Amino acid sequence: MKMSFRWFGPNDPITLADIRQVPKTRQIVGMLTDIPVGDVWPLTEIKQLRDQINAYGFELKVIESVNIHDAIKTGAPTRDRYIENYIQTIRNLAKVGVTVICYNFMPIFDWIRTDLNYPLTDGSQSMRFDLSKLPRDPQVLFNRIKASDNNLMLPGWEPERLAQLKQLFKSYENVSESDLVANLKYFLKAIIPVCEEVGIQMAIHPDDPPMSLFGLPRIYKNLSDMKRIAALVDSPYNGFTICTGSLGENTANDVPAIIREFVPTGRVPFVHLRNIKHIAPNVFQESAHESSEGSLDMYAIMQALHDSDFNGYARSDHGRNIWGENGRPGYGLYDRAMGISYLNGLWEAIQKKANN
Ligand code: CS2
Ligand code: MN
Repeated sequence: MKMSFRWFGPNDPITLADIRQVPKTRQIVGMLTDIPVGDVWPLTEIKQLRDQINAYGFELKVIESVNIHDAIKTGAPTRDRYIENYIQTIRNLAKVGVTVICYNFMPIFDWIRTDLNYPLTDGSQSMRFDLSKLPRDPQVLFNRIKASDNNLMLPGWEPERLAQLKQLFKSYENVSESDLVANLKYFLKAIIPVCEEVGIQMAIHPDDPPMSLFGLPRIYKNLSDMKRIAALVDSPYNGFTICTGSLGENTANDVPAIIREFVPTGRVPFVHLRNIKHIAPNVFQESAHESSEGSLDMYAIMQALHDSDFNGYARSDHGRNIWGENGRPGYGLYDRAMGISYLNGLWEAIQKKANN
């Protein structure tokens, strides 16, 4: 398991110098933040990013995310142009040694919470989802999120794109779940041969939360969805991100079992390790990583990864905002770093026990 840390580039309040002090973390999960969705990521900018990261002794092997234009997800006539751009981005990323691209196929919203800064009883703040607090009008949610995101661009919530929410929703009006699957297949059929050629594994991220909201279709919610996606293009390059938090938000998902089934197929180059706490049906909040603080058994999850010989990239996922840090929701330094130390501790114990 290669531990990594997500970094949002030079505008991230967290610096590479900070991250270098997190033990046993030698990988940066990076992205270019200033490229509009659908445009080609220019090689010069990717090289710059790689050089910045290398200068601090980190590797850049994983990109999260290269987001997918809605024309591809809706199957609009313009999609081929955006797929061509995506292929060029894949080629450019391969040139600097990237081997994994995390992406998602969620319509319009990348992830949804009803609170970004929910106060926990210990004085920290975390993200929370409460279905009963979800406004009927998605515009109201978007405005609420914008008002509380600390002016940091949240991943997947590009303001220029979401400014046209009404039109975006209209473009999904006739897109059913099976249409969305067919559009993913069309996309994968076009890009996977290139991925095979240049050695980049695609790793789709689960829908978060794993349920349909605002009537939008959702296609990566559970194990059977994973099987359906794996079969669309039968190649190890058509891979998955297993996000324990996103999948674990549905109590019916047995996350260690999903790991045990899928990691051995070689289709999982990347995992997001995060705990969540179920408060009531359709209400959950993001807790500290420790098993005791949430509803997921992180020890069982790490054991499942170990037993499946997981050798890919991992990162701690969303953390709380603690110790007065006013960070990007989910992406402060302190709680994610503590999460890494805890996960590294579990891993060391599991490894040593296995080697005894
Ligand atoms: C991330 C997602 O912060 C998060 O919720 O897990 O934004 C993730 O980066 C994308 O869904 C992957 O495309
Ligand atoms: Mn995740």
